[in-house]
Amino acid sequence: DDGYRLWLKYDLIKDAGLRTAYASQAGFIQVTGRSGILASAAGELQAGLQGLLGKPVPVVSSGSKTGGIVLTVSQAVALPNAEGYQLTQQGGNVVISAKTEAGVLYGAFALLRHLQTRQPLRNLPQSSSPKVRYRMLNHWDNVNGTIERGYAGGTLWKWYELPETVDPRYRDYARANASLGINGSVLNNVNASARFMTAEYLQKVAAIANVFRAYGIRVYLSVYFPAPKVVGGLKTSDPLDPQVKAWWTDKVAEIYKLIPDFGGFLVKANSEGEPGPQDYGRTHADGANMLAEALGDHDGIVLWRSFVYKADPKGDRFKAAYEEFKPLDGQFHKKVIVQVKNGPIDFQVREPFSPLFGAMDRTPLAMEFQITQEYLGFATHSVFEAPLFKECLDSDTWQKGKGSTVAKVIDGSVGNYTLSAMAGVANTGSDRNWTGNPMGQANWYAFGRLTWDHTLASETLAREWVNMTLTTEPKAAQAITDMMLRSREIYVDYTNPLGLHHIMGYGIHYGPEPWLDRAPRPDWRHTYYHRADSIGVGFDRTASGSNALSQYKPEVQAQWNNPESCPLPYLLWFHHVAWTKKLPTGRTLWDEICTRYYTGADAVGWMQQQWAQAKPAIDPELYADVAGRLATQHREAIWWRDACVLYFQTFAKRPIPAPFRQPDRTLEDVKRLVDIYQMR
Ligand code: BDP
Repeated sequence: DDGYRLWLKYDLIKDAGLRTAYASQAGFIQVTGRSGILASAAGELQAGLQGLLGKPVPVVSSGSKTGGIVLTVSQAVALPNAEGYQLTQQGGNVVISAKTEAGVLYGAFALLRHLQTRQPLRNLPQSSSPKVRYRMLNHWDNVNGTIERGYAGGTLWKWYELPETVDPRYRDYARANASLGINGSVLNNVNASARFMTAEYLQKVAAIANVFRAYGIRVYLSVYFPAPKVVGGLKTSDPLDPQVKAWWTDKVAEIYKLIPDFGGFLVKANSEGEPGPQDYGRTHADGANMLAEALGDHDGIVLWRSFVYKADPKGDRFKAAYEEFKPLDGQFHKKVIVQVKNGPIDFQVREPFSPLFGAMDRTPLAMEFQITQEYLGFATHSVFEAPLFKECLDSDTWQKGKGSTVAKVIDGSVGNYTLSAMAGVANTGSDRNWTGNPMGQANWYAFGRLTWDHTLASETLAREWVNMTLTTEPKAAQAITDMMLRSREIYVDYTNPLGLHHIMGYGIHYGPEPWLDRAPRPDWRHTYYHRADSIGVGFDRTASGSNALSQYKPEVQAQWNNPESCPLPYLLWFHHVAWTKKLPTGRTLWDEICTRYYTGADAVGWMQQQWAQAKPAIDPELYADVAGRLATQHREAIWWRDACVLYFQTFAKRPIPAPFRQPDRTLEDVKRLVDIYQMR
């Protein structure tokens, strides 16, 4: 098994009794109309059922037979969202109904998932509606075929061959996403090339959109803000300039002619050197609103990113997005959603939720998670991200009182918005198995399912994925599920325990480099983030420090303000704590840090054992692939551990607590390892 089929494996169900039970309800698939999305739904069901049941399942257009599956689009379906579906038993048939064809497709995938996870038919999933309207992947893919922060090969989009050659893989990509409920895909990097606004490239984009359409997926493009100058030959790209506005209006018309269901624009502006409206003395709102107006009556939106921070030697990067965006709250056009990264810094292994989620009362906010493991060990380390996503989604912002969780802010229920969006920076690439590490597929899966229903538990997501992708054998499935559920905390422990952050290899963001104290900008130095000294370690973000905490509602501040009661996972995010300070665990901070690094690294050994336990139930090729990566992960966890304890020991000046042993290499030895990674 080369992993290409992802979780859409429709291998024969071995349990003959179960197969017969399912088959009694799968005599045929009845669907009226064989075009577009309905045809995809029928086709997917047919392929799925035939594979799982090992018998032909005809698709019919009418009939009054029983014992089959009927697909219907009906306005009578009473669900909050047009993309929701209902699964009912009616007149001897299983009926999948929805207000839209897309809803029927999602229902078809839900039924297949039900069978793939071996659920009894009498417990059919009844009905389900997506909680979020725009459920998207963001690809950081470049025209030259590379992917920024991509670890699974090159881009899936073959720009040089398009539009004439359409890779069949685009369809499989769309199937996989539709099976999760994802309905949008931003094809190009947020550090965008202007080329995507040329007539030539729009043709290529349209060819991809033509494939995605049958799976309910709309394409979006990242915008290079100066496109009017670069592509249009104008003298300026000032968003308030009439010629610039006209250029964008014309561009939008051109796009919709080619791609009638185009989704809209994603914009990174005035961030990390990218140009933007501020270059012309305008605000983020001016830029976003100009694009929104250019979209006119077309059914498209603008996703404007809040990931901005300036080189400010005295400031705290934590505060930057809030400082720039909070004053603009209420100024955005109704087609604009501000897209906010889950945390205030940058996709670290753990971050408190971004304070913007509690602060923008008058602006719809989109969640931006990173599925690709930029800071989580690339495609080498196995880290199941659902617990990370959930930790953020379930955090209470107190925006409108208790219960205003991040999830409810972004699904629009707190602010009463119909615009709601969740985006994940994709971990897909041209590798045959899509994600490099087969375990990375689970992160794509979990993210997608959460865009549909953010109340799903990490455990449910892990179990579903394991059952659908690796094995339904209960013991093996349990061993892998347990491994996945602990993997993120283990990764935190051997890399950034207790709220340490941003101490990874410079630029590459791989491996440990806490000692980095030289970089073009202060907030790119790692000593800036951990602030270790002879007294202690951690970033004081209370009123006595940067006061970033003041960006949260008082109830949230109260949870984190006091170093005595601040939960340990967030401790060093908000406090500079003495090495000798006794923690609730009974250990001093120094001893606790060491304990985390050592037990975390050891726990990768435990992960290897869990994986080994599952071996008899897993395809050998997949087994070996993950086993190899886990071995590397173990070696590198020890690298992280040694680097960090040796480095912090130069400040703490204390011994490694028993039963752990002083590493048998020196700080200089481990520093050299990082040099190798950075070597040209
Ligand atoms: C950082 C990445 C960088 C991205 C940037 C962004 O290191 O490659 O361009 O985020 O999100 O995490 O714009």
